Amino acid sequence: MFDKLGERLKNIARNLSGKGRLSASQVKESMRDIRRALLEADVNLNVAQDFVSEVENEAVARKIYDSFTPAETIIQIVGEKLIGLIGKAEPLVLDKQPSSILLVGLQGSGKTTTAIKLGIFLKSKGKNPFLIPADVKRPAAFEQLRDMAERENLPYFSERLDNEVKLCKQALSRSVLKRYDTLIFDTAGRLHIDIEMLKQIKQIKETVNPSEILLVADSMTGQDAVNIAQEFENALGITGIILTKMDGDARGGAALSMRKVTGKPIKFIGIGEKVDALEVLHPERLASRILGMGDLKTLQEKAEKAVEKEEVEKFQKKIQEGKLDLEDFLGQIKQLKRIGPLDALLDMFPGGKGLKKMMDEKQMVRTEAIIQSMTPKERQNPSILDSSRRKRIASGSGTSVQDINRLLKEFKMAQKLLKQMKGRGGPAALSSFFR
Ligand SMILES: Nc1nc2c(ncn2[C@@H]2O[C@H](COP(=O)(O)OP(=O)(O)OP(=O)(O)O)[C@@H](O)[C@H]2O)c(=O)[nH]1
Ligand SMILES: [Mg+2]
Repeated sequence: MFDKLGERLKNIARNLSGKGRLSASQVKESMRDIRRALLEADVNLNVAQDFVSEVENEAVARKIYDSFTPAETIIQIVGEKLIGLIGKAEPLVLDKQPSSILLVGLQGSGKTTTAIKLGIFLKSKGKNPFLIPADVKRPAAFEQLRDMAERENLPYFSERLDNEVKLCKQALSRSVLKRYDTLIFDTAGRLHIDIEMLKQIKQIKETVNPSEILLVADSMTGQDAVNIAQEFENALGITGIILTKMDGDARGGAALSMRKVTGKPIKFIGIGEKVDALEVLHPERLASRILGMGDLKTLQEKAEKAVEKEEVEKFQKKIQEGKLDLEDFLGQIKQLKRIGPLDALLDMFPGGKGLKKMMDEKQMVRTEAIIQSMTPKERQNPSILDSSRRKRIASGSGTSVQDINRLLKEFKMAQKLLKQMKGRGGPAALSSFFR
């Protein structure tokens, strides 16, 4: 997904780069190109228009005409606006005892699959979910949910009733008895939105008083997706969206328009047919996927928020003076670990994989042991670590000389990486991806 859009946006940046200062008409032209790229990706017309004018305003506000790196600035703004468009990741609201989640959506959008995926997700978070097949009309609906739930060892409501309201009521009382804390209702889908379907779901809504009504929307739907979402929103008042089939080769416009048009957050994305293919939405990750690069700027902003300001300054000074030593390094890895969902963050910058490995819990313990076995002098100046010192440290820390060599190599790489992040800043660093 997003391959084409990403390609187009990169081309726009490539055309601009190396141009030095931009004329008003060059900026206008690139805005037109961005707009066209979005429309071709099936982004909703109004959304695309607003997007471009926001980018343009921001470009002017940031004095793009005087800038020496206008292409980088524009792409940076596009990246930020994309993140804004996708919207913040908002967690599930589970505020009742038990809490109910209603999954609604058109036929084949992925409700049943998502019900199972959600069940697995919630279980992994320590919840005790209960699946309810609330589609009593389609003959095979019950069997599909049952088979998948049994395979995944998830409890489900197995009684067969021909009235969904009755069924939901009984499922509710069963859940109290069995102490299930999160109920997932898989409702019936139709090819098109029709009054009968909405009436049914409304009745279920009144019966179970759900904490969440999540629209399960197929991201392959194209331009029509936002209209469908709007109709569900108007009729039911949805609380969030799950976009399925994000692994497909659709153009991705639905994913980019949904939040803006409905005002409702995208909470999860489905990225495959397998039951573990559900991800919490990461707006930054998605945006960098579209632009096809590691977004150093976001990384930096996030990092700076999490780490105490004073420490950041101290650290920056050391980097600038080229005085980063192993002691700081250990502290820094520990702080990086605190920042948040590191996987997503580290994927955002080139060379992040190496650091990710180092932040593995076991690896950290080893790293700490090695560094603690060094003398202060060695920590400040690792270049004095000859083979006899390395041997001593290895036996002192219960590791091997290879472990120490690896640590020093990774330390060097991290030093380089951190220097790049600081020295070249966001825009300049981004520019290297377009050459
Ligand atoms: N590639 C991919 N396929 C998916 C994803 N989610 C669901 N599917 C597939 O989409 C098809 C329809 O999924 P279902 O879960 O049966 O859809 P539904 O909304 O319950 O359909 P009805 O009950 O008929 O309304 C199945 O073949 C799923 O395997 C996804 O994230 N990626
Ligand atoms: Mg189904």
